[in-house]
Amino acid sequence: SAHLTPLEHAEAFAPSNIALCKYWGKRQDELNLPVNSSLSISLAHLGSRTVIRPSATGEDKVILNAKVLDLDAPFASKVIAFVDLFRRQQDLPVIVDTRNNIPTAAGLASSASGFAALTLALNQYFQLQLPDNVLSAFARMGSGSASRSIFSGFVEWQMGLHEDGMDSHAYPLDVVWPDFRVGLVKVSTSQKAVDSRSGMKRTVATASLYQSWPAQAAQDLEKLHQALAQGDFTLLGSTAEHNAMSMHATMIASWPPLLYWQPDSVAAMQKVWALREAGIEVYFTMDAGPNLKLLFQAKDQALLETEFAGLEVVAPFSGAAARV
Ligand code: 2P0
Repeated sequence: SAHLTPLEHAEAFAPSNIALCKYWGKRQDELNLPVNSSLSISLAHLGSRTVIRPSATGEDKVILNAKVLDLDAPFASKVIAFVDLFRRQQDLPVIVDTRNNIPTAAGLASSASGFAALTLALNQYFQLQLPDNVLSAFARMGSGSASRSIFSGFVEWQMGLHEDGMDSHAYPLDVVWPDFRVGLVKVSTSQKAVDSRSGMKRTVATASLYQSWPAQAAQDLEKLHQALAQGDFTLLGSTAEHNAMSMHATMIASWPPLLYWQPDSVAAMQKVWALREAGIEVYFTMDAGPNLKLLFQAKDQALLETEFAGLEVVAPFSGAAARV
């Protein structure tokens, strides 16, 4: 690995993303190679900003939301192992400073935007000028969903076929949907859930229901493509909700069971279903946690903000998604 001179300062932003067709299960653990392809929407200005500077002390330093982390802490050691992919070990010590502007109340994971921002910042710092698909494949090695956070708008992560993973990367879909909205519903911040990495491992190993997942995901991906091509919101929303419920079915069918829902999660689902009965086009998706993410159109925003107190609304296609 021949390095050019590192810069004095590199800085990058990457958005968080919400999957409409979920990534759940790996065919290879070390490289984060997925069992199925997935499709997401990036959350514009919500995400992570990462700064990299040379470290004068000769020691690496990891700062998260203005707090210096112990280098043995799980997040810090993951970050340093990831930086080592781009340099000779111990070589060129760095300060990695990451800030998330994701409202903690929204209960969104930050590993996707975090590893994507880190990848973009490292590419700048070492002046590598890697193409987007290679950046996405690198980000994937930090966290699978980070492959999608390299891009804005609707994004597909193709699972790829090769063992080295270089064809397992995301790419942006050529769709602009100005009226599309994502609403973050905070159900609960309590109770540490099983993290996605061990959760999907457990599902693959113990849920016989998981055998039906790859076919379901492939079918849903096809429906989402159709919905995006036709601007069919009903098909988009219903497919995303069905996909999320199917993923949760495989989680629940694991042993010991993985139930990420809280009573208030179910109450919020029932509220969404009641609103649909009343003619409001709103759907939800959920990840490895108790919070709901609503999918709706601009015309229903005011009503939904009244129905769901504290709803954080993101317009994925409004304004320029920052990419410093
Ligand atoms: C997704 N999730 O598609 C799915 C839905 C959670 C549920 O991607 O082990 O943090 O680092 O590759 O990317 C979260 O999993 O897992 C995730 P690793 P990651 O958004």
